[in-house]
Amino acid sequence: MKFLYRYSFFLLLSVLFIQSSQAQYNSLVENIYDRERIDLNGTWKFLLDPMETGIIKRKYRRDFPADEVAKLNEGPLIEYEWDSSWDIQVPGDWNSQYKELEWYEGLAWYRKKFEAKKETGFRYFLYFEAVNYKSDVYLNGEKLGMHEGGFTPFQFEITDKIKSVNSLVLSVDNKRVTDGIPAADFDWWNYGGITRPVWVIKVPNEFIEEYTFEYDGEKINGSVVLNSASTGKKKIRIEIPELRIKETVETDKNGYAEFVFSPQKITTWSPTNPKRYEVSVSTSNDKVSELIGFRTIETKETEILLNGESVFLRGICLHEEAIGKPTRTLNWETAEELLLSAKGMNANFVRLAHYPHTEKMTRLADSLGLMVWSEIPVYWEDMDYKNPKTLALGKQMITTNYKRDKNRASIIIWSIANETPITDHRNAFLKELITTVRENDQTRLVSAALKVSHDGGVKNIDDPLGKYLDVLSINQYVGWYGNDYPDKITDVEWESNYNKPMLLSEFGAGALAGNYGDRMTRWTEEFQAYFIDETMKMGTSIPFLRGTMPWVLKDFRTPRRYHGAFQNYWNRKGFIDENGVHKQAYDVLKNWYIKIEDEAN
Ligand code: GCB
Repeated sequence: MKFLYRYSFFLLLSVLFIQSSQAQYNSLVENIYDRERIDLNGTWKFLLDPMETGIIKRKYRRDFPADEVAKLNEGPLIEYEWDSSWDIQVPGDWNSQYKELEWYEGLAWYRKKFEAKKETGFRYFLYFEAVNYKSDVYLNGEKLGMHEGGFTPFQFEITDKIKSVNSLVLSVDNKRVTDGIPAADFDWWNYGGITRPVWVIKVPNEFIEEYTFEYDGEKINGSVVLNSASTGKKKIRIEIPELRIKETVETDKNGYAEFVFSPQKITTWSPTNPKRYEVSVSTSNDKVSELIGFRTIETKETEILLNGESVFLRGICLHEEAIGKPTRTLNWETAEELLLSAKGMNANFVRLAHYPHTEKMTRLADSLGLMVWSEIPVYWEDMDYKNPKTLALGKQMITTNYKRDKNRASIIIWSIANETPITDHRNAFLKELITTVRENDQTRLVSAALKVSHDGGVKNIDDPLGKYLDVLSINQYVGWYGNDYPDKITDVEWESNYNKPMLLSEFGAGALAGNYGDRMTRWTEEFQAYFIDETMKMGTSIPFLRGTMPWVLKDFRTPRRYHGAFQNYWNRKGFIDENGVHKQAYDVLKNWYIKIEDEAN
């Protein structure tokens, strides 16, 4: 954290190199849910623009997105109008709102008019929790900047631009791009639009911009950043009443302070007791509070230690897609429904695949007692690993994800990639991402989902990246892809070049809920249940295995699953179907997880 703060200027420069008008990713208002906010969610106006008329420079161009500007410069606009355009709900992907947009990938425009009472003594930030994938943002006809990346928040300060009546316009483009993260090939639905909430956040002129609380097993170590127009030492009050901590710290002249507290007795956060403490940070005119848990996570040879004790991660992977009508946009209830399905299997861990999920998810994981793997969508072969722009984007994503969620006790693993090819460019790319994660955070583990071949035999974990990771995570589909059936799974043997813990970060087989048959027939529930059982059995013979997280909690939509009878553009490896109905595999895994927990006690 300290490192990040000290070097934020250089980070900023490297981002300015990508695009001078990029969103201010480098700063994010901390803990937005405890801030005064103008709610910009609800009904917006929506224009589809497959011809990209709004951005193509033509002689008679009508620059319609920044309509106030266009009207001033070019006279009236005839062949478009906002007021009669379609309505769209924000937050919400467009795919689930209009049948004709279910498969749409391209450009669209959004507009929201809103009123604000601007008060002196305050600053205003326009905050997007996520927009997929690329966006240009205009307020009152003036461009604020652009943002790339569909799963992380971004903000613009609008203190000088906000008026009593405002017109907010943005382009949203979810075309798949080869230099993006993810690149063009991925196995989930490319939901487009303003998929998470939008707010104007109001803070005092001098405000608490950021704070970090970390626990090392004895002490609480932390830092706080005050954002202020004036330099000079300032006082900040930090309180954790239940731990009898009430301290005042003094910042340096740039508004930065560090602190160390040694509470007498602390109840650590864990899945069995997800204890959190009320923490508040305040100055004479600003205050933010939230619940924060304290725990340690580390590895020792092939063990993972939570609060100093060996733990087995009884996990499940999940996508951010609601049970019921498929949509990327989750509210508190639909997010909780997914996590409760995981808990129903006696899981203590979730892999939030393959991108940062909504902040609701990690906050709920904190309160429900689920450990979390949080990852960025560096995914598969076709990423542009040579491209410095893509690398800068990856660093930005990982840093923003850290900044948003750094005070979540539930997160124990940052993952930097999924199933990437072993090449020199990829190695260099991922090594840089690992460095970025470790500069941000020395209190969590770093991993990446690596791959092995789909056929049986002896699997050797020898990916050179293993040297730099804390935990080796392997996706393996012996018995589904490749030539083998589930009866061969337990023949597989494992070796590792590294004395580190291993996770089975994916394994799974497709089954259509309600399709019954014998256990050697693909797409039946019996086949899937047998596959899961055999893979779990295989796991018992791997001495360095410290967790399993099969693929995947719920059937999910994806355009690359073509089997007409069983898939119809759904990945059917879910333990529950799209409506939450349990397949047989759900209870098979649950029984394993009950047994593993019992044996550990
Ligand atoms: C994988 C990927 C995951 C896919 C899954 C599958 O290895 O990591 O994104 O959805 O396999 O179903 O093939």
